[in-house]
Amino acid sequence: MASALRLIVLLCLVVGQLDGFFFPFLYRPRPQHRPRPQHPRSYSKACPSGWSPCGGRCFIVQARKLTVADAERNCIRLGGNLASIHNINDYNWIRGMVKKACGSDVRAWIGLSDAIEDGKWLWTDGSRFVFSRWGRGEPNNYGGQREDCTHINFRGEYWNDEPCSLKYASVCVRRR
Ligand SMILES: [Ca+2]
Ligand SMILES: [Ca+2]
Repeated sequence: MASALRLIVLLCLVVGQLDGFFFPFLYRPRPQHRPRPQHPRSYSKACPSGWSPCGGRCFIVQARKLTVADAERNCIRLGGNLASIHNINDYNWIRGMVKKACGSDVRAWIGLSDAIEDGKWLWTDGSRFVFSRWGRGEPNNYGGQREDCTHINFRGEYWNDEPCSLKYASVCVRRR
């Protein structure tokens, strides 16, 4: 009787081992369904102090007048780039910020440049170029000079290409 019991116990152990070995898929627990977060992580974080949120990104105006290279380096130091503008909402928001920070609609650099190849405009933050507000006849490399950088608030609300060595206020952008 005792030996029969021992045999049964032994059989159970062997079968248990075989099950795990030969049929691992049968016993694999199904992956649990996890609901996706409602917003991407980048949307859930607030902008750092001093930055203003707009369209999932953060903007800040730098009233100090700088060349484009110095303005870009300043934005990078702050954790961003010179601002890219993707739609009219971004632009209106930025113009409002410039007016508030500088007291009027002063010219301000944004991160749009054709320095690499003339006429091929690229945002320095790597985003796609899908929106612009060039003034009439702009961009024009005025007087045959290299105008490879872009400022806003030209003749009111428009954009203009100008030499990157001029000094203007600037707008930075960063992710939240
Ligand atoms: Ca140019
Ligand atoms: Ca121009």
